Amino acid sequence: MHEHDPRPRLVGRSSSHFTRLARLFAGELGVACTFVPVHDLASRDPADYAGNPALKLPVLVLPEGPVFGAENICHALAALAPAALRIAWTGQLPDLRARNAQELIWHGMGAQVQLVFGMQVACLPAENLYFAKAADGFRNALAWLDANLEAVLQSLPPRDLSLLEASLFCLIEHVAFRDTLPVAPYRHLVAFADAFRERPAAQATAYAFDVAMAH
Ligand SMILES: N[C@@H](CCC(=O)N[C@@H](CS)C(=O)NCC(=O)O)C(=O)O
Repeated sequence: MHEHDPRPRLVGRSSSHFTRLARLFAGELGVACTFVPVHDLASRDPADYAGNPALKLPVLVLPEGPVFGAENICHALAALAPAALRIAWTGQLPDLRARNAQELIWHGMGAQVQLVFGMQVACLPAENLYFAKAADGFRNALAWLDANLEAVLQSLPPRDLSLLEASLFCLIEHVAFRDTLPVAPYRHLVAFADAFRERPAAQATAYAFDVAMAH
């Protein structure tokens, strides 16, 4: 089905924040990809994850092979981009505060996966310490990000796009989309997301649940 399509294939889910980060970068960079949804997160067959042995998505499939993981994919997309944008990558974060912010964003994204996969997909009990502690750590991380956001944003180098802002946007919107917890108390995070949402690539990648097509 995809053999004759020259575009890179992005295998993921429209409801996934890691996938959205990759799609956001593709949109900002002007790299056209074919999107291939993964319908069954319970699958334990690497073939359903474009060969990712970790059974994780997103995966970008290039002629030279698959690219595993959102950050890796963003770099691969930047290398394919027709126009060079100024991108602030993790390596360009200027100080400890900004690097800690990125760590807490990745942590929050991982915690979302833990909470959603554990409670909603695997139907495990929410009151288990495993989820209760994850939810505490997640709330604490969001509070830290909210308190430090202004200083972090001011410290970033001149840029068209940064991995930090794009990943933070995907995280905040995902918390609201999945209704994990109320986002309104995190006023700085909400204001940041409201502004970032104006970008066409953000508008074009709004979260949704993929619907399996009958063949
Ligand atoms: N380190 C990976 C993490 C990706 C990840 O956790 N993806 C989620 C979807 S948002 C997933 O594959 N969930 C299925 C599972 O955890 O079994 C990345 O950066 O892309």
